[in-house]
Amino acid sequence: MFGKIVDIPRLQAWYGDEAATYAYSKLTLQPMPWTSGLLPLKQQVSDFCQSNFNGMLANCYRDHQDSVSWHSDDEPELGEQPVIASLSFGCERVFHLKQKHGGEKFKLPLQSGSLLVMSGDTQKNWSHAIHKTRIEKSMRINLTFRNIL
Ligand SMILES: O=C(O)CCC(=O)C(=O)O
Ligand SMILES: [Mn+2]
Repeated sequence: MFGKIVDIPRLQAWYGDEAATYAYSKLTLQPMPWTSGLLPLKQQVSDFCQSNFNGMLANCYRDHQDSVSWHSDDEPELGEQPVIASLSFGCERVFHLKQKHGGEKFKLPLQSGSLLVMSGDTQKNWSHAIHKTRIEKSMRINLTFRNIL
């Protein structure tokens, strides 16, 4: 961050088209090129969502102590109503959603192979998080496809 190394409680990598520079949570991420394994996944997820994804943030939760804190994917370069498609592999973790203005909360267990699609005003009205757990968990990989405008 701003030339400094900052610890986050998970591993992260940004893949995408050359132009897809992403300023995420105070980090500026230059994309790594799509791999031959990722391209068919991007194609299938893009077809399913009828979206033209040009980037993908990969998260690796090494164990139950890794997490992502409450946030919305509402960076300006994602546009007003971003479609974000999230593929999960490995250990099941619970995806928490809470309304920004209002008391509603949801929990969604994300199983290996599941696809979660967020669209419309989801980022405007809701925050999401993956919490640390006391129960031991093995590794989970999450691929979130996004379109950088
Ligand atoms: O791991 C997940 O399911 C969520 C990841 C996430 O919210 C993000 O990368 O912005
Ligand atoms: Mn997110």
